[in-house]
Amino acid sequence: MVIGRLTESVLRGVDRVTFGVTSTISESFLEPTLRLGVTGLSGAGKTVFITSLVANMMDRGRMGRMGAVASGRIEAAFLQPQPDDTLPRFDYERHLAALTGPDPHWPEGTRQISQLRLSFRIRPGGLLAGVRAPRVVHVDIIDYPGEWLLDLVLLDKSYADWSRDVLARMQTRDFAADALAQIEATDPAAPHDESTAQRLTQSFTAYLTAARAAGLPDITPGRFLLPGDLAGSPVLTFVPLPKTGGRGSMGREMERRYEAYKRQVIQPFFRDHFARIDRQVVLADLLGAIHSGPESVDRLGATLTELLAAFRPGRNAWLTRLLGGKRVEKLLFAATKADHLHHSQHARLTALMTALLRQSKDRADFAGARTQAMALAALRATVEEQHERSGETLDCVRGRLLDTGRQAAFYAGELPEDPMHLLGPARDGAARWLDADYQIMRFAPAAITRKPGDGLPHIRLDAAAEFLLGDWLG
Ligand SMILES: Nc1nc2c(ncn2[C@@H]2O[C@H](COP(=O)(O)OP(=O)(O)OP(=O)(O)O)[C@@H](O)[C@H]2O)c(=O)[nH]1
Ligand SMILES: [Mg+2]
Repeated sequence: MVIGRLTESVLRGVDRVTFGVTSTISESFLEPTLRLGVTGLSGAGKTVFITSLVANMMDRGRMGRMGAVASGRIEAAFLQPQPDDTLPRFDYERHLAALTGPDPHWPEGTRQISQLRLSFRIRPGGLLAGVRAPRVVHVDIIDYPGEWLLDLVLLDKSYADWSRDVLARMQTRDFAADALAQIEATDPAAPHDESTAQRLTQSFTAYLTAARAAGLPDITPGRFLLPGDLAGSPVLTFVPLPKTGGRGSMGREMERRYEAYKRQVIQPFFRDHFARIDRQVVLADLLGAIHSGPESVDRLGATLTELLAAFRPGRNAWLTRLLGGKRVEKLLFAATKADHLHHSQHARLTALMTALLRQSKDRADFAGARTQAMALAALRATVEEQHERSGETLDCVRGRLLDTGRQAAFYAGELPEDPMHLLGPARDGAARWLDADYQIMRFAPAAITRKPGDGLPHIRLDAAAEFLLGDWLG
């Protein structure tokens, strides 16, 4: 029974070690942590969402739809130093000051991934309520650009395949003409020359920027648009070329950099950040797209499909291997900025978001994850009003206009009851909406007077938080 004894002593050894560990390392190591990813394309509303979520979890007066708030189980919520030393901290205080200061304004656009740790002290429920001490749980919130998810398609693509696809699409787009002309004038077999590489990258990046502004989904490499501290480095200095050429050639060097981009930029993001996310919210400015017209709605649908590929097990071999069966448990799709609409239309906006996603995905694709779609406003900038026009009563919203600072009431137009009345023309390539015009105005954040205990005004942020965190805090 040598083996038996050996196992026993090993086990005892393990016991001792475990005991030693518990008594020496910091408590927080043992406290449960949930990682909540917040993503969406540029301008979707990520920064405002996180800022308002945190403010409303700390002062919970407006979070009545959360079970743990209604039952009083949350004793306290507080910010803690974040656990990852190498990630920038989400600058909550600065964003909150922008939104709630004497001259309220929207926070600046974000160029980076960032993280914030929000901790909760939860009172035990049920029979043990009076006996057990409160427990502490952490929610690590990660803000990252949706554009980075779009890079996933590159992992399974060779440089030659990527170049062929990108160049073919550029042929069909007017605004690609300059970048395309420069690429076509380049001989891939000529010796590599850094200033040419930089010039080509500049015009190619201008093309990508225009493609993004047009709402197009194929905007790889995503980091060219949000370079952060990699700006100007060789790994972000390459373009698609029709051929690769021999050693030392332009084409060969571009191919090398493309592979380095995959290995040193895309893979670390998915490995170090994406793979560790437990729950995810994907934000989309659906109202903005509706305002821009059918083509924008169609493109938003296509972009969301592309972006959501990251959450579909099996779509990418490398990612599937990396995740090894791990999935996000919950996925929330939220149409943001719902305060542009009177509440009588919110259900229709939710129906549109649901239909847009249904068009682009099969629900079964997310097997294992609970999904939900909703319309919300992380920060409500308007109040509701009714106005008469030609004998008709219109449900309006009123707010302070961003451009002029003046108060204005505004009727956005009525969303159709059947989402297909918008999604049909969008899919069929209609140039404009047939029987309606959807307006949108940019409102500044309203000056807020807060009662003690109240967070920031919002629409359905508590329902979103209940879906994402309710069971975790209950
Ligand atoms: N009315 C209203 N406008 C909003 C709301 N949330 C965001 N916005 C508007 O959308 C803009 C973009 O919001 P951000 O939170 O900065 O978006 P983001 O996704 O962080 O954008 P990037 O950092 O550029 O990727 C803001 O400047 C506001 O104009 C909201 O709840 N209500
Ligand atoms: Mg941001």
